[in-house]
Amino acid sequence: MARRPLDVEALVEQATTGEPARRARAVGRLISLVEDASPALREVMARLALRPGSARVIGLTGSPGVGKSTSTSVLVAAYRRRGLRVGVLAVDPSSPFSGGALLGDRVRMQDHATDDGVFIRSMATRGHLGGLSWATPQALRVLSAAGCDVVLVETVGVGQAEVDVARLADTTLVLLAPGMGDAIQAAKAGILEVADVFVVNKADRDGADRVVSDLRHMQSLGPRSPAQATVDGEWVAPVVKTVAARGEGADEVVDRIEEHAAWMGEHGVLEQRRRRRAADEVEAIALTALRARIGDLRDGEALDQLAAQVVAGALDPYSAADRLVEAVSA
Ligand SMILES: Nc1nc2c(ncn2[C@@H]2O[C@H](COP(=O)(O)OP(=O)(O)O)[C@@H](O)[C@H]2O)c(=O)[nH]1
Ligand SMILES: [Mg+2]
Repeated sequence: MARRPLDVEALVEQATTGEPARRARAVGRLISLVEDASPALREVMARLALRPGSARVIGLTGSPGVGKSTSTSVLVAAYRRRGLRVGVLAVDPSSPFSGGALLGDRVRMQDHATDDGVFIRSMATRGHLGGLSWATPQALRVLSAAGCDVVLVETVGVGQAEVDVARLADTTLVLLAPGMGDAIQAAKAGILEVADVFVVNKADRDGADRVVSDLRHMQSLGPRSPAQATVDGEWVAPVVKTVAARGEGADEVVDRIEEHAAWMGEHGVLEQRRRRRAADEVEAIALTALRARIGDLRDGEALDQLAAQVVAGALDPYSAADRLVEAVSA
């Protein structure tokens, strides 16, 4: 069955000014275009650039099971109590096994399913080269243009993506819990440095205070030690204990996020982070375009002829590569 031709202008119009149900559907369709790396994205992004919105982006990172999804849900409630519109983006960068996890998250998010002020979307960027770097900012742009004041980004899965999500956020929450993702593991994984706020979740369990004191101890050893940072006017990530399963501590987390936002504003850090995010995105799009063109060259004669010259000893491989780069960037 032939699909209706895509009317990007109408879709963007609906996503930004439509009545709530249509707006939510349009947002969903736009994010699907991002997920599919659709050729229509060029026009979508050109139109969205005229309506940037003003969403702040909060990243949640931490080991699986630490309570990211539960915390996301209670943070949504906390922001809604403050009258803000909230987007949730659950990003699945790679894992083919996370369908169940996303499903579980959807169930957890059902409290918010009928709330007009909440947009919830999951997105798989699997299979896209550099997908996290370009697809996530684009999905964020959709949610911002749709009127979200705050977007919470949770990654599903483990590893580098957990750290990478921090590069996408204005404020990054690093979640820890007793017995899992403790402070030492966090230090090893390189996520201590990316934290703007530490959340020690599952504070109803034994060992939470230990996690807090371990964190404070490690902070005192690090380059941004609290004493030194006070002198320099730098930000020291505060540590908040929560019991996400009972909604406890969410308001305090939001307060700390607000303080971090104010600090970033005063020190020009917000602008700096947003430029870095845009730079990552532009670079990822450019690399994708260059790879596609090199692929074209492979299909054509150019690369083959260069390879023949390298084999014949007429050209060294570096000079051949230079010519290839010249050809693709012409
Ligand atoms: N005891 C306790 N369990 C929690 C708390 N927060 C979340 N959980 C449970 O921990 C499990 C994993 O939570 P989830 O939010 O899916 O973690 P995620 O993998 O980081 O997204 C679930 O069974 C939650 O119900 C908490 O504060 N205390
Ligand atoms: Mg989760």
